[in-house]
Amino acid sequence: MILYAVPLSSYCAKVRLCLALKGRTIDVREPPGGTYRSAEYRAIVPSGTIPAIVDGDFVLAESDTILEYLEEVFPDPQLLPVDPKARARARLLGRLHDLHLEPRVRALFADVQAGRMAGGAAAAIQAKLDAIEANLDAEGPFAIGSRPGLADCAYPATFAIIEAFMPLFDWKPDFGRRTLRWQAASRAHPAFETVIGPYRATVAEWIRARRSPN
Ligand SMILES: N[C@@H](CCC(=O)N[C@@H](CS)C(=O)NCC(=O)O)C(=O)O
Repeated sequence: MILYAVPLSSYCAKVRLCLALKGRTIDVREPPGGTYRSAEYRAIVPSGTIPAIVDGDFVLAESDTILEYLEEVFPDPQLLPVDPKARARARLLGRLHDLHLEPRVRALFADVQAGRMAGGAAAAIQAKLDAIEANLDAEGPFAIGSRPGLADCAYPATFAIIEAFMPLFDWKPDFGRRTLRWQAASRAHPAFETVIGPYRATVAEWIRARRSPN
């Protein structure tokens, strides 16, 4: 199986985290033509989005769909809960990330050069963080219970971006008690750090390059 990925993409980090939790090493490649915008990449992945996996003659894009596929082809360890309500909560947290939090965090990349957040951005992100906090497991420390699962895969990269932007924008988001506990548990998990350690360095380098005068 091949995973097409680029280093700065938080969605690629999400798939890599899932693979790390499953203890799977697959062939990770950068898109041909040097970018996911290339004609060569689009010839393989018609949607032109990254991440994507190729499993034989099967091509699959969209990180959430990829995670569910990995869960089915590599069922051990199981990363979705058994209980239907817990499974639904796991999927809800995935959507709260992809549809609500991440697009607002992604918009901040445009503000890096100026070093100032667009008006209203901090409040809008805070509302998303509060919604996520409200949906985290009461016991924790992970999103849904004591072990990491699919619901935990998207957030560490996005939190790494937020943490990198905090000093830059003099920004102090209010992470709730469950979120702080979750972040600490994720940081302490070896599978997460193998992916997120290098990811933090990539984000820091991107910011440095964008902020440098030349
Ligand atoms: N919904 C997609 C989002 C991934 C995404 O936004 N990837 C960016 C690169 S970081 C991309 O492919 N952009 C090209 C496009 O959206 O056309 C997923 O979950 O995989």
